[in-house]
Parts: sequence; C-alpha cells; structure tokens
Amino acid sequence: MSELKVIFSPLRFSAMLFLSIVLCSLAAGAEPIFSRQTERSLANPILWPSKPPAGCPFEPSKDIVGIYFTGRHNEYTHADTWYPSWAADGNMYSPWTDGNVNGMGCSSAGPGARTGQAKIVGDDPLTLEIVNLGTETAAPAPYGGRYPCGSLVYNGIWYYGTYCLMNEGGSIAADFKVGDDVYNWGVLGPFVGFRVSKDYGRHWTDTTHTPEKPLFNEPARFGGKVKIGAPHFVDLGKNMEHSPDGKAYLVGMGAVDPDPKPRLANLSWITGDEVYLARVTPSAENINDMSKYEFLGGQDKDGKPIWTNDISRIKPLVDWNNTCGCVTMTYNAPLRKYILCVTDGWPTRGTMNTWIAESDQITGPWKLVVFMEKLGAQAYFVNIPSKFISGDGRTAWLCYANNFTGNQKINPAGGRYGMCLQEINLFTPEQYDEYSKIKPVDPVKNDQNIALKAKVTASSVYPKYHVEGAIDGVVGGFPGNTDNEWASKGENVGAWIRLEWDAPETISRVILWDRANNLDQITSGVLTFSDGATIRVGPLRDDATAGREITFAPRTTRWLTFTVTGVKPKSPNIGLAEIAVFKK
Ligand SMILES: [Ca+2]
Ligand SMILES: [Ca+2]
Ligand SMILES: [Ca+2]
Repeated sequence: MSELKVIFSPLRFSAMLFLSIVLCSLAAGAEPIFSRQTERSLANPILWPSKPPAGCPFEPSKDIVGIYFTGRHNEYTHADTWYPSWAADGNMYSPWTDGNVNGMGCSSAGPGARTGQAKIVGDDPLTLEIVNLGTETAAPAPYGGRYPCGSLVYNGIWYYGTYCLMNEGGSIAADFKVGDDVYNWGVLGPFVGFRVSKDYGRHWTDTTHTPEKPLFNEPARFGGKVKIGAPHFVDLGKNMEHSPDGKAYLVGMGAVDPDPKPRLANLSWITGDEVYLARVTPSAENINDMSKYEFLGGQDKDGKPIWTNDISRIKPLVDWNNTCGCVTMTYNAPLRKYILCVTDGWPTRGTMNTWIAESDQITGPWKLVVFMEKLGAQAYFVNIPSKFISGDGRTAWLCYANNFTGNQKINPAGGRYGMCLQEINLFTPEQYDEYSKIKPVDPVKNDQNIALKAKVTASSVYPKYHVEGAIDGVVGGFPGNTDNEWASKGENVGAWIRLEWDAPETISRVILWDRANNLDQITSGVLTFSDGATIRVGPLRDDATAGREITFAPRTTRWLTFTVTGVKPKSPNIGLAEIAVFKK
C-alpha cells in the first residue's frame, strides 16, 4: 500500500496548507507542522523460535543466535519475485511478476509469459518509492511458465535471469492435482539465461539461450533434475563492492538423480534437496557463456574450495535433502558474514519454513542461525537486501512475498502478497539473554500512551457506543465488541474527537486506527493542537490492520483534536477504533 504513505515536502505541504485553509476553518491562520506518516501495525516484537528438524546438518552459530522481528515493516505493490540489487547509482533494481506495479500487470505463466522490472528508490525501508520500468516477453515452451530469478546491476549493466517451470506428470499447468493434493509448479525446469540492459532497464538485449538450449545445459532430459535451479546472485553490496575477487556469485537450488529421499514436488519453484554455487566475471560477453563460469566442486583435503569449469564436477554447497528450496545469500559486511536464506516451501501451496545460516566464507562451512517454521505463514523468495544492513551489521530487513494462495494466517503481522519488508535484529548471545528476560510490551496499552489517561469528547456518539472506546487501549469494534471503538451518530466529514489532559503534555507521535468494519473509512483528517497548529493526516487503513502513525517534532499541548475532512463514499457513521498519543 505504498500509496498510503506520504512524506510532506515543503512544496506539497504549502499546497495542503492552502487547501486546509479553504476547506477547514480549524486550520485558518494555523502554523503547519512537518510530519512523517507511515502505516503502523500492532505487531509486537517477536524473537522467532528456532525449531530445526532432526537431521540438521549445521552446528548452531555462536555469533548470530536469534532473529528478532522488531515489528517495523512495510509492504509495497501487488506483485511478487523481488530480489533487489544495489546499483552504483544508489538505487536498487529488481525483477517482479505475477501481479501489478503502479497499475501495470504482468504474469509469467502460460505461453504469453512476461517478466517485469522496477527501480526501488529511497534509503528508508518504510518509505520507498517503487518505479515500474515495464515488462518483457519470455517464451516458456516447452515448459508452462518462465519466471524471473537472478538479477544483478553491476557497473551500469543489468543482468536479468529467467527460469522455467512445469508440473508433475509432465503437466505444464501451474496447479496440478495428484490424488487429493494440488501442487503449484511442482517441477523446476532449466535456468534459461540472462537478458541484458545497459541503460538501467529501459532497453534490453534478450539472452541467446532458450528453454530448450539453456545456459547450463541442464536438465539432461525434459523433466529431469537441475542443480543450478532458479539461481540468485549473492548480494555483495553496492555495485558488488564486497566481492572477494571481483566475480559475481550465484546460488541455485537443485537435486540429484536418483533422489535418496524422493517425494512429489521434490524440486519445484520453492523446494529442493541441495544448494549449489557458481561464479563468473560479469560482462555482457561472459554472462550467457557457460565456459566463462566456474562451479564449486567441494573442498580439497586441506578444506580449500575446488573451483571447476566442468559443471559435471559440481558438488553441493549445502546438502539437506527435502529441506532446501529457494535460496539467496547476502554479505553482511560489518559482521564479515555471509548470510544464507533458504525457504523450504514443501508441498508448494501451504505454510513455508525459512532457515538462515551464516559463514565466514562464501563457500561455507555453514552454521545455523535460525530455523523458522511457518514464517509468513507463507513467506517465500526471502532475501536480505544489503542496502538496508545497519552500520553495526545487527539490524537488517527481510524482504519476501507472502500468501499467494490467499488463505494464510499472516505472521509476523503486516506481510501480504507484494514486496514485504520486515526489520530484524541479528542477535548476539548477550542480546538473546537480555531479550529472554523482557516481557513484550503491548504497543497500544502501555504507560507511554498518554491517550489512555486523557479526557475524551466527540462531536457525537452513536447510541450504545462510548467515546471512551477510542482510548481503551484496544484496536477493536464492530463486527466484534462495539465497546472498543468510537462511532459517531451519522456523521462523516466534520466529525471530531478531542483528547484533553490535566496539564500540558509534550508529544511527538500519534497513531490513528480506522473503525475496523469496511463500511466507514476516514480518507483524510486534521490534527489540531491547543496553539492552533495543525497536521494534515492521510487515509487510515479501512480494516484497521494497521494504524496511521504520524511523527513530528516534540510539541507541547493541552489538548489534541482530530477532525475528519474526507471519507470513503457512503461511510454512514465515521469513527475510530483507537487513537494513541506518545511523548516519543
Ligand atoms: Ca528429496
Ligand atoms: Ca479502542
Ligand atoms: Ca473502516
């Protein structure tokens, strides 16, 4: 819902101030306040429990011992397959597909398959701008779909890889039924090759390869196993600044024939048995030429990696049968660690598990950071954009898509179908111990929320409702408990609610939640302070799954009024599920 986020530029703000003077007498002569507005979910921080299954091939990490979701997150667009690459110009560039970005649609299934590309502008993961750059055709035949995977922008050249998918039984349908089970793209086809752009995605030169003559000459037969399946570039920082040797690295998922632990959909778009590693010096000439690639062929007797030009000598980077799947890797430069993210999405349409491992070397050995059962509960295409790793390496953002089947219980809060970004902390053992002693704080019902101790009044209250429902610390209401919300009596634009304190309070943050029902929605409003200063407020999320958080320079006030200036058509009784007010 990137369209819900507004950063007030001075130009835009003066236009809005003009509007607010015209439309809203409350703002007449008032001092405008600069604010930053984002969506805020009720997400509590979560230290995601690590539950590695039996047979985990890794020792536990001693350096990164837990993944803590801080509750800060945002979601963008209505498409998936986001693998941002941090380019020299400071922007990130990513593929996308199967949905829409800025109103343009794209689907990678069927004979008319296309793949999209976008620019991701901004330094704050909460307020990014996604600029769609269009879509390109990519014929999938003889497979059923052709999707984006490895994408790298290096020295101004964008390398954009695509791979093919089919299904069990030789089917080219996205969903295929075997017995009582339906599999989504149950068979992973070849990685085809790279299309190349030398002008940041405006014009493209297609790969010289086809699904029948793919770059790595695998699978050996139609429907057979691949090893460099749906490969992704290791994220080595801005313009690959942390490459150990100037080469680009690719991690792919694969399996061997015969499979020691066979199953249906064993090696699909989101499942696999092993992870493989390849590298190449990236150039427009090299990128589609297999002879320019080297493949990791295990370690010699001294533990040194063996690199080979002979793909038949490739050996797994990770072998964890029936527990691998979509794989990405990022170099965390401050921690000097390679971070591997693998999503095991078997059986392809249900909940999915993501595990994270770390190593001092790109070739391993790996140590387990966390095994997150049911992350999402259906998070997939999980990666860690290097651009958003903090200076101390301990804060990062998990990027993923979620809930393509539309039937999942979302966890952590905020994920949905689109590009999801969740802030995480990579815990030290000390942080882990400290956290285990702290009780989670309710983000609304806590001592810092001074709305809870305010006197509250409103322009009107619907019969049998209570205005105090807006400051009871619970984001709730119709069709649930109506005691938990304020509903006006037949009002829309012009309705207001006021919080008043016994003594002046200094505040810098307000969160507003719409009534949770989908009949009423506030699409704009104004916050007014006791000195007459105002802040224009953008739309509240209709279903109240997130509030609108407004932050501003600390301001002392005796009271705070929120006045409705815009509503969704036909909103019968506008109101709020909750308003929270914080000193900081
Ligand atoms: Ca297997
Ligand atoms: Ca409430
Ligand atoms: Ca609503």
